Amino acid sequence: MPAADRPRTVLLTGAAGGMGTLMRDLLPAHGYALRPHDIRPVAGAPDAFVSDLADLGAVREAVRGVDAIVHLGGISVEAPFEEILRANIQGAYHLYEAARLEGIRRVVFASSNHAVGFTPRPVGDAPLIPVDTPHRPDTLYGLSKSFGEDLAQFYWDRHGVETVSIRIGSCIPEPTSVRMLSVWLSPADGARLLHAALIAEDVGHTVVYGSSANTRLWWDLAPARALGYAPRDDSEPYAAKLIAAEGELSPDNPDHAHLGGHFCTNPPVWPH
Ligand code: 15L
Repeated sequence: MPAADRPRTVLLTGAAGGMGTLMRDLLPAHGYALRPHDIRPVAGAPDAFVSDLADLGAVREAVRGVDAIVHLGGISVEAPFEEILRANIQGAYHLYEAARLEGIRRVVFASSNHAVGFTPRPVGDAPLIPVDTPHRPDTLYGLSKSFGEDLAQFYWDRHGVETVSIRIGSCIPEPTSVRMLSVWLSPADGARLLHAALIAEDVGHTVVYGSSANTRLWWDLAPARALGYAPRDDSEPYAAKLIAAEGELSPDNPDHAHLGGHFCTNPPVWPH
């Protein structure tokens, strides 16, 4: 995208959350003026928009005048259906309605690997998991991310709002489990990927996986690279310590059978 057309003012929902906090630090260096949004006050951002995604009027106010939206907001682990419905399903719908009504043309949607969490993890020489693998949500949370991807497709087909849906792995400063060696997205690569998703041209609705260039990668990063994403990090330096503590992934451990890991067996619940 020509520099003059690139988005500059970006609404960042979920700005008080784990990834939101990391991205508030890292995205401005890519040229963005962020407008933070969350349901809770955002530490260090007294000017943040604080409102509930269940309130369409407030979401419209939050999106008004921005060039693009990065939607990290909502519940990020398992929760009762009523809570997922309000924060993630109705919340995402309101976000897209607000974008349509306010003329915002680009959304980057934080989908999750848990939209396809029951996909068996590749073992040995098995091919990487492609982005067009069928949805196999591992939780109500994952189901809400499958819905979000369909919502994004609908708003592109029906209303011309473009989206990059990123099936994010684990975006935290360091991997903390052997599974995360495969699905880790370093915060710096997370910011690189969001930036690529914000400035790539003609994305329509594009689904990509979001992880670093991990040696033990499970999924195909080619669609993300096609947007211009060039990951620089790899979890491998953390491998020896994590494997010494936990052992290698085992075919006998049900927590190791699928992409979603323990979300398939014993998901963490909200609030956590
Ligand atoms: C997610 O989608 C969650 O939001 C995050 O809390 C992590 O648990 C991550 O997936 C993961 O798969 O590790």
